[in-house]
Amino acid sequence: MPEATHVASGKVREIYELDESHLLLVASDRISTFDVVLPTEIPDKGRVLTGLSSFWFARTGDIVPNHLVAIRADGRSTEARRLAMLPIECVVRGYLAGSGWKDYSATGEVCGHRLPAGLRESDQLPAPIFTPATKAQEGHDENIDRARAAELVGDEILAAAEQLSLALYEHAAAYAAERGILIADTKFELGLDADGVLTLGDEALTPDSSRFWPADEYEPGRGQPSFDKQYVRDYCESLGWDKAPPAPELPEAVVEGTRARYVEAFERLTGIRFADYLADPEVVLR
Ligand code: Q0Z
Repeated sequence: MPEATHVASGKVREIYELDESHLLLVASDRISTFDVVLPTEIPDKGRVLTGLSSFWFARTGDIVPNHLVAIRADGRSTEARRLAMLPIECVVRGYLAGSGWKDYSATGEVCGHRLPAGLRESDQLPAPIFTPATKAQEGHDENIDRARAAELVGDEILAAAEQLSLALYEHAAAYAAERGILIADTKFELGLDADGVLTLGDEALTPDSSRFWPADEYEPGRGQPSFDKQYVRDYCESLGWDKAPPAPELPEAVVEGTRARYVEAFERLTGIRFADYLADPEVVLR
């Protein structure tokens, strides 16, 4: 891509610079599980995530402005305004899972939020909580309390980031639940635009930035199946893989089953046929 300079790689995405104030985000078809990128791609996964994220950006502009400028015709690349990203991840949890469940089990608290006694793994919380984390370059993000987050971004920005993150989560979780998908938790990346306005960046409310659970299989007291990655996890577990790289190749049936789950998530949440997105990605913005 001669018109753009590569600036950063994520596990499954790339960022290029288009000009001094615009970036191109490209979502690949790579998939990771147990924190390792697999050698096998899931066809169209990057398009599904780009379409979903863009769908949410278009529908949450009245809650918070966002970086999205355009979706390219390939369906996997978006042009975005460059932001000065906050050095924290804005995590919202509506259910007790992952590190939230771990921390609660050990201390009765998650990131300084004292929770009622007796909650089970995967229980819905009395109300969603904002649990910021620091961005790790390598390895896992680290949960931090409010005081540490305020040291990193200042009190005023932290309060605004918390309020916007909770409002985004509440909107999306209610909408998704009506369509059979529970959003257990999610991570937002906020930044300041050229005018200093707090703005939503990165990807938002995708299965890669959130835990999506199938509502019809929800059963607290155990870990929940992942809406999108469960076939991949089950297959990897069935091999007895030790979760150290390199990861195993996926058989065709696992690839196809997983692709179908991504497409199902897209169609349920957007109400748009995925084929219509492929024909014209900007359908998700209308
Ligand atoms: C997002 C990331 C990815 C690797 C930087 N609008 C923006 N302005 C400034 N920075 C970013 C954004 Cl989205 C930004 N990331 C996360 C995304 C590959 C890392 F696609 N890093």
